[in-house]
Amino acid sequence: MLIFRQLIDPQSSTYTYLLGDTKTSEAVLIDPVFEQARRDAALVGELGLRLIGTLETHVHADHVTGAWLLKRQFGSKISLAKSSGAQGADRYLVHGDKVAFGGRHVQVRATPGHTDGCLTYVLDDESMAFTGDCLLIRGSGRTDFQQGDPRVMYRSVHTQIFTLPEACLLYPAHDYRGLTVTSVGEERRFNPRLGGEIGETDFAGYMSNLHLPHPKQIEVAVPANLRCGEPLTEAAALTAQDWAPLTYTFAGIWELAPQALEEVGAQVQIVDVREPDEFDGALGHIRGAKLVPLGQLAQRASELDRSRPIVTVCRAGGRSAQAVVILQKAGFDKVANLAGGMLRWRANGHPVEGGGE
Ligand SMILES: N[C@@H](CCC(=O)N[C@@H](CS)C(=O)NCC(=O)O)C(=O)O
Ligand SMILES: [Fe+2]
Repeated sequence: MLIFRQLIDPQSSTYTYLLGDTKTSEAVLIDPVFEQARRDAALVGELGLRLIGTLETHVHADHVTGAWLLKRQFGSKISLAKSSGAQGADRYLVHGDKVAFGGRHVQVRATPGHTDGCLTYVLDDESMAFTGDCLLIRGSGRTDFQQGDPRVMYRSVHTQIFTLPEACLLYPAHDYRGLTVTSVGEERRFNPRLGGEIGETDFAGYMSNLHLPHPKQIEVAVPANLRCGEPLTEAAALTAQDWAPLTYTFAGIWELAPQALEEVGAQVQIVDVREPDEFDGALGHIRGAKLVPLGQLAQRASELDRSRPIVTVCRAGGRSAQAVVILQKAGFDKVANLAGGMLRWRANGHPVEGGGE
């Protein structure tokens, strides 16, 4: 039997797909996200599966792949298109290849247009296909960066995706409106850019007038994904910390969510690195937080308790990320940043001392 799960990274609206074969327990992940690698690893384990591979639909521009992190943990083999130009993969795929997991497999179809190395993975029985950023639900990937080309994309969709059975379910790499799945029949009829009688020139005209801002992470994501997600930070920094449910960001910072901080409570020291007027200002501060402005942190690190983990806090989570780096340099190893700072803490309804409503 096939195990299938669709997972989302809310930050980048990226879908990750888990495919497993119950007979052999072998599984693959399509498009894992760096920050979600621990979540994905936990799910694979809980479902009794063994991760044997990760597959990229393309070199992403908006998030960093979790492929390298997962390989480090599970020894999973990294696969992506030969034409992607990426280094560090175990297998470089070309059109017509098959990638097996247990008794099942996906077939590789080259669907360039968003990037040169875009692949669509079609499940062995053609009941589902993973289209990456080629065909999106009632949309398409953009064609205005990397090696984007609308005419190439149009041909990819029409020759490689619309030729699949009408009932074949299509799972994209992203959706920005909350849609999760579509089908070949639906997109042939209702895709406003590529469906019906729309021709290649119509599509090219549509795509050259989108005028979208570039993805926020593009400068970090593309070079990192060309290394299959291997970070440039030291491996030691990646050693898991177990005192709270932390996330390791590609920027090299351990973070925890407001809810997690509330749960660990008094076992940790909260260090607020804002300025005194902010600490006593409108956003208030977290009960028990110690005020040490960022500029004084290195000199005053000796005031902190070395036996308890530290959580750093600021307004939005930027300065406190730098505080994590400063404290690590000062020899503190259990230290993490409060993700989103006081803004997210308050937005999520956690209690504050002082401050206005
Ligand atoms: N606002 C997003 C933009 C993401 C983006 O541009 N995504 C690409 C895929 S890598 C795309 O094709 N988007 C289609 C669209 O936005 O219509 C970000 O900053 O990450
Ligand atoms: Fe993309």
